[in-house]
Amino acid sequence: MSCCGGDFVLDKANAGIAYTDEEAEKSAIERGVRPRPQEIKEEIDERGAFVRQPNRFNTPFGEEASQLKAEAGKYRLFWAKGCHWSNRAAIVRELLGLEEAISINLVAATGETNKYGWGFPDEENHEDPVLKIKFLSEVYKNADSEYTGRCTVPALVDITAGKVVNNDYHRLTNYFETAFKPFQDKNAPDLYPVELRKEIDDFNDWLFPNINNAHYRMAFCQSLEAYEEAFEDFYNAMDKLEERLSKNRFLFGDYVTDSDIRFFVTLARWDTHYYRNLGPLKKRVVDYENIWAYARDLYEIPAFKNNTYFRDFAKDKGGNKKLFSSFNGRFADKIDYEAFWSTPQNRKELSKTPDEKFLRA
Ligand SMILES: N[C@@H](CCC(=O)N[C@@H](CS)C(=O)NCC(=O)O)C(=O)O
Repeated sequence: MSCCGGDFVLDKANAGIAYTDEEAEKSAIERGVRPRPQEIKEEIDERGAFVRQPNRFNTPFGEEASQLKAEAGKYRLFWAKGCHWSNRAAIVRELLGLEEAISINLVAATGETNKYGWGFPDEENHEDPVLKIKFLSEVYKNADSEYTGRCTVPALVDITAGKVVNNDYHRLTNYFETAFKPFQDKNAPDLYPVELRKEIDDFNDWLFPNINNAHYRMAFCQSLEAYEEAFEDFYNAMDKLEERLSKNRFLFGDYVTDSDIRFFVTLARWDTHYYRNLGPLKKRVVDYENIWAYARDLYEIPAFKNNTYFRDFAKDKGGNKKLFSSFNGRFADKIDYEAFWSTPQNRKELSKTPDEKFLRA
């Protein structure tokens, strides 16, 4: 899946159920599904820089009539293992205990070449068991028959209507943290405390271009000038974050907040997967003493661990077949990511509440 900057094409040897291009094509024709648009080209500006497509479905959740209403059992979240924009939502849903309220499924590439975009290759009949769709684009089309953009995750879908209602990864976790509060676990952490919201929002707005999207700015740009700009932005930001985390256990002190989830999902993919598209790196994540220990501190939390699939990020299409193949192609299967990310660290020492990582409402 090019959008994740990697080779997210179905690996038949590893997938539970084989899904051929012919099968995908047949289903796509039956359902009137169009091929996945290669819009990446249109997301390159005149300077060769990558400019991400805007989110089409960004109606907020709230109390007003024009807004979406939070309800238990009404929505289904689709996400992809490699995609950190959607990984955020999967982690926050579990942290908040929203598993009963918001159902979930993973999407993956369809067929061998993924001509038709995200689908359900590992499901029986290649079909989502709740919505009975074979391609994510079906629920985008139901929501807007004129939509011509990429059909992306995260996608929050109204189950009864069969329509995407929100794919705004900037705000989705915040809706889970606020509008879905009545459906959270009684003891759920407060990841977005009222008194910190403005600061968290400002921080997240800075994190987006400098860290989260910096990878895509480097990986997708078509000029060296744009590449170098993104490279500088990323490493300058990493230096600032390394300093910040020398004094704070988490980004906002003693407790995990929404910002930590956003930083974690990029860190989890950097040395494992993203580095492959980026050219020579200045530093790996493991070279930042504080950031690396911080990432492992977060990884100890089950909601982070349960939704992080290192081996899937690292998977290299066809890599094992050749003698001269990429590092991941030769070694990813031999690296014990789980053990590596579970190496002990002593971030506790920075906290006034060493045994409690969350602020509970
Ligand atoms: N919605 C955003 C971000 C989410 C996003 O890019 N998701 C990627 C995976 S990381 C995706 O679902 N891509 C599907 C595709 O390109 O067909 C966008 O459209 O740029």
